[in-house]
Order: sequence, then C-alpha cells, then structure tokens
Amino acid sequence: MDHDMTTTVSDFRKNGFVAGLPALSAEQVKTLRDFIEDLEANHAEGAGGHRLDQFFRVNGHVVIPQLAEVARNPQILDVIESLLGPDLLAWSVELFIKEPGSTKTVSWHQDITYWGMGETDDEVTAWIALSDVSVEAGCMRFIPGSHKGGLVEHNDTFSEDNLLSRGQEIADVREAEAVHGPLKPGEMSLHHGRCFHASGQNKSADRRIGMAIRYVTPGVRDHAAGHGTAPEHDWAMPVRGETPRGGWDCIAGPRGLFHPADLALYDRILEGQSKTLAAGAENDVGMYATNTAS
Ligand SMILES: O=C(O)CCC(=O)C(=O)O
Repeated sequence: MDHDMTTTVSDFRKNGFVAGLPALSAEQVKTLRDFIEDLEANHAEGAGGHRLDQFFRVNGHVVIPQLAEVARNPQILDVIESLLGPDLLAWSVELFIKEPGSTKTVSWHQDITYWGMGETDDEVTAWIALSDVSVEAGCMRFIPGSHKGGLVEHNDTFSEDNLLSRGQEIADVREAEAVHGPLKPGEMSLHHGRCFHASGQNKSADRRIGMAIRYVTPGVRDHAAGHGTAPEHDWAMPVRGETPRGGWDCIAGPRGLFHPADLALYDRILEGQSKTLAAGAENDVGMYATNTAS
C-alpha cells in the first residue's frame, strides 16, 4: 500500500470518513454531467412506469449503464478495496442533486439504519462530486469518530425538504464537532455506514450534483443474519474479486439504457428493498422521495 493509501485508511478508521480523494478526471466529470443533464432534458418521464428521479434516487446502476460503469471505476475500487478487502459489490448507486437556491437538506443520520445490514463495518459509501461541492453549495458534514459507536435512535420527520426517504434524523448530535467535507469536481469522500453525516442548502449559483455508490462485501448479509436484520433477498452488482456464492442475487449490469428486462429487475429489487426500508415506519415510505428540487 502506498503512503497516501495508508493515510487514507488510517484517517478513515479513526474518523469514519475522508474527503478530497481523486476519483474522476475533469473529462470524465464533464461526460457524466452532460449525460445526466441530457437525460433530465430528454427522458424526465423515465421508463417502465417510473420517472427519471426514481432511478436517480436509488439503484440507478440497474438500468443506466453509465452509472454502473462509475461503480466499476478501478481508481475508486482500489481505495474501497483497501478498506473492505478484495471482494466487492455495489449495492446501490444514487444521485444527490440540489438546485441552486433549493431548500433541500439532508438531516443527521447513519446510512445503514434501515438497510437490513445490522451494524456492519462492511459498508462504505463513495460520494463523487460532479460539480463544485463547496461549503456554500451544501457539502456534507461529518461527526468524526461517530462510526465507533453502534446505531443510534432516529426519528422519522417525513419532512418535504429532506432528501432522505423517511426524513429520518438523529436527535442528539454534537454539531460543534462537525467537520465539512467540501469536494472539487471529480473528487470523492468516503464515509462509513455508521458515521453521522448531514448537509445543508445549496446557496451557490450552480447545481450541486453528487453520485453516491454504496459498496459492501459479500459477508454483509451473513453478519446481518446474526443480528436478525438481513432481508430474505438482497441484490448487488459484483464489481471486484470473487462472485459471492450464497445469499445474494447478483446483478450483471444493465443491458442498455432502460432495457425492459432491467426495468423488470428494477421493480423486483424495489419491492424487496422497500420492505426492509419501511420496517417500523408509521407513514408510507416512498422508495424513495424525489431527490431533486428547484
Ligand atoms: O448528498 C448529501 O448531501 C447526502 C448524501 C448522503 O447522505 C449519503 O450519501 O449517504
């Protein structure tokens, strides 16, 4: 492991997050952003009965080849491998978009609270900036070391302005300890599934666009089964190392943009994962609420 990678790993283990790592070139960012904005301009109605927002909000890698391709990017995978080991799966790919002047925020939360993965250490998010994600633009904030405890209680707010599915929020956060993770276009941050994180409004002049890729190891389901939280079925796309032998329904990747067979698979996954996400909620949990706002 080279020096930089060693520092990344030790910072991540200590704090539960790292920001400012290189992920995509300027050209890759431009191609991806242009592609996303072209979809928004020409395919907002989506496909298979879902609006485009839905695919941006969760599991975009199932039906949009360009999103699956980013999840397989070797530079990103090298860093994830140094944290999670050689066998890696992409569990979800999502876009978090805040328009300039939008009132959308993300409340303090721990990602894996409702994902049926127990309290695992084997889930890490790579969050890649496709615009200048400055403090002004509403970058993420993290509480260093918060991943070292277990999962804490979250209250569902179902707030309209919250990009999270249940508007879930942790009541007791020591905000004064929060650290901003601003990112230049093409940089990424990594955060642990139990790290407390949140983000504010986009007060910049540009859109704030981020792509979150949720990586797990094949063993995530086994740990969760031990805690009684693993759902009956779960789906993921193997991206490096050995294909898992049991417990997972493996996704090969999209056959083309909005291919009918992939749209049918998308619906099966949505139905299965919605049950896990909604467990214990008092309101309906849309899988998921829309993630864009003007
Ligand atoms: O984009 C944001 O501000 C929040 C993203 C987030 O909560 C996540 O990727 O887990």
